Amino acid sequence: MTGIAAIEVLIADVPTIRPHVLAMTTMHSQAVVLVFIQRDDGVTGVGEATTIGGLAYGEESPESIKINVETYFAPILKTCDADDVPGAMTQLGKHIVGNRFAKCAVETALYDALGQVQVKPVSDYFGGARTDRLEVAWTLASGDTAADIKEGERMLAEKRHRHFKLKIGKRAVADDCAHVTAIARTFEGRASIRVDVNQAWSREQAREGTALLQDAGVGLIEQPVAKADIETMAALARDFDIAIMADEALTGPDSAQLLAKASASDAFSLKITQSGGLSAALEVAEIAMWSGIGLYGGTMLEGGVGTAASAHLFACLPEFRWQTELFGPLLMTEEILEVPLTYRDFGLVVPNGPGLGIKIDRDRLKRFQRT
Ligand code: MUC
Ligand code: MG
Repeated sequence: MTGIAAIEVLIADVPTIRPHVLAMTTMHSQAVVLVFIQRDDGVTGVGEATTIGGLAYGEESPESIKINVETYFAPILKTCDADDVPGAMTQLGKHIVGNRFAKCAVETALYDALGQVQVKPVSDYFGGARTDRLEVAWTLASGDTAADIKEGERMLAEKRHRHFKLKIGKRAVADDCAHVTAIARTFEGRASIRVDVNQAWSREQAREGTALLQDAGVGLIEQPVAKADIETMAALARDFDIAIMADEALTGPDSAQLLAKASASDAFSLKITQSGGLSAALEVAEIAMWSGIGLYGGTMLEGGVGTAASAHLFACLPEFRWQTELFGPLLMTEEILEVPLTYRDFGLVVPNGPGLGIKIDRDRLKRFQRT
């Protein structure tokens, strides 16, 4: 039995390299939420609970995560055995409803610490890494067609990304689809194109938009309608060839079962935060695989910690039919890791050192940390 000595939660506001325009918010910086857990043996693990646009994406904000971990998680964790991570997560689950992002950060931190003690990469706790590289898509979301094309050309030339996700849903359906069609034509045969509507379309708009995007050669539409509108998701998946992907609708294993039973999506955007942690995300992935649903390795635009944690889990899975989008650190102007994650040949190199295999640069973090 190894007790837990201290739990610290930090929020760091890191600027983005350009405004990131989504249907529900425009990001100029990312509020990176880090949870540090120090064990009685002095080893500290870190996990990340970053979300998008305050409360624009989900029910947990950076501030609520910090206060909930400090107020409600910490006293329970201090009664737990840090060597028994599933046991600690079961204890938290008994007393804390929801709070999936916070639970993800805590579970990640516990495995990071355990991996350092046992000299094992976090992937070893999830079946072991099957690959050392994950293909990574980039999101074109400047809000301007010409700027997006220029950015995409640069990504291809630098061999950084060859799959582009376009953020739409803010403008009229016809305008958005004209924007996507122009970009799809420019990159035809050189990069794949998919879109994320972030729930912005009504049922009628979704039918109109899906038909236009299918004609434009787009491969996949992410969360076209409200997350609760499973009926429309199922109808789109049934009536069109283009793949329909669940993102906001996918909030862990229970919702994964519902979506699978309703045949409401062809693909899942698998996110460790949205799922409620690494183990819960593995369950979601298993449901997808049993149901013939394709996987996409999603992100909440986390920094290096959440991105490394996702990579450890994703590397254990046999296939990502739609690749991953683990590019969060590349959207930020500043690095908070001592050694940045390595991106090359259109992918991310999966870290393989003990724990998450990364180290936080505390001095650099201090420059962005809220006081
Ligand atoms: C989302 O909705 O998928 C992921 C990539 C990106 O650009 O935004 C996020 C959130
Ligand atoms: Mg999405």
